[in-house]
Amino acid sequence: PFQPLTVEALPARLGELEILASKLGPDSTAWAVREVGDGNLNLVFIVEGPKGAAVVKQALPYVRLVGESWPLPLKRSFFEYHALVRQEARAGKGTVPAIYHFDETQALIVMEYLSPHIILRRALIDGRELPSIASDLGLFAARTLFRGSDLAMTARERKADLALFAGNVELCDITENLVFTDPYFEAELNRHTPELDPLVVELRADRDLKVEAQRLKHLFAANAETLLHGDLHTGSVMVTDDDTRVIDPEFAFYGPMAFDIGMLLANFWMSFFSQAGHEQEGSRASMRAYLLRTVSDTWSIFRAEFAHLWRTERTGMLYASSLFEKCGDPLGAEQALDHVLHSLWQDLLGFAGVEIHRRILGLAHNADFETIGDEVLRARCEAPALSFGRHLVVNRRHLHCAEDVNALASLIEKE
Ligand code: SR1
Ligand code: MG
Repeated sequence: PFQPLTVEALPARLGELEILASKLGPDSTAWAVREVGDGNLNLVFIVEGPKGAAVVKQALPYVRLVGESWPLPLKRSFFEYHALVRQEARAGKGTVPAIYHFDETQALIVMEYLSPHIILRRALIDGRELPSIASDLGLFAARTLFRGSDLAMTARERKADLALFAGNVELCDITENLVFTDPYFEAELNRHTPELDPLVVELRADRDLKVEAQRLKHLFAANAETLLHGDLHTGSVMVTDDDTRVIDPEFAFYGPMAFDIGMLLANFWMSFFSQAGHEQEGSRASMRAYLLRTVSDTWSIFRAEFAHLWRTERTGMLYASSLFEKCGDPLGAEQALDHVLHSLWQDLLGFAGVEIHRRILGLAHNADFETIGDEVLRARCEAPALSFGRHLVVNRRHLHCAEDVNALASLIEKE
């Protein structure tokens, strides 16, 4: 039966695992273990031995952030494991941590210890400008989203995979409620910085906003387009200056492509709005410019790679080349690509808007804002982010390019 690991029990319980013995050294009594999980859901141990180190991630049967009153199935670990396998196959080795071992009963994954990597969100709070994240994450998103869809997979293979991930119901339910619904009414577990009260009342009375948020939820729930990471925020990325790894795909399931990329850009924009709260040690002007550049570069790299895959790997049942290139109409394929990218762009803006709202008004907040101790200053960062999010959700069909949206973010931030 399932038993949660402890720092003390881990060496004895996992000492027999050949792969761990080969990575760390065979004498498990010489292993040093620390629990470092600071996420909302799981236990995470770093295990170091004479030969090297590894990470052991174990799901708990409840939401760690809330406690045992909110049960959550262990099978999320199964979905995380299978998503990591697919992401590595689609985006390439070295884009996610290497997996050493998976134990379904114990809901644990043993994987590569990434060092000296740190969580991207932490790096951005510290004002570090990582040179390759736009490229690494734009490529990761384009390759995983394209190659996991009916654009690339055979219909049979994709439908089988869709059925496999359809069981991730409880984690989808978290997103469906926490992202699309709870921020827009006084849900029990919501919280926000008190100085935001008047704006929060306004947003919760905003009919257009609520209708659009529900339309986005409809899209999220009903458009099983590709295998999503499902929680692609800056806390799900580990970085050094020249290496980027995407972690934690336990929310993986088949949904709309725009969700992953929208969530990612939302987190860059939130980092942008939070910079004023981290200015004690000097100006963050260059960091602000870097973050907006990261948004436009991520989107343009995503678009270019998606277009490249469209032209070279479109082997699935959608937009078959037999209708276009193979009968002398390559422009038809280009026209269809423009349509696909255009709706992806509009949808991602909407998803970005609701992600910003839920991180400020809902249960699960962001360290970007939460580490701003002075509540008045924090609210001064959060309020423009909320207005920006509202604009994205309601006006997403009238926003034409990343540069325009960034210009809007700058304008709202200065108000
Ligand atoms: C109850 S879980 C709250 C949030 O943590 C995860 O990282 C997801 O973002 C989820 O929405
Ligand atoms: Mg996570």
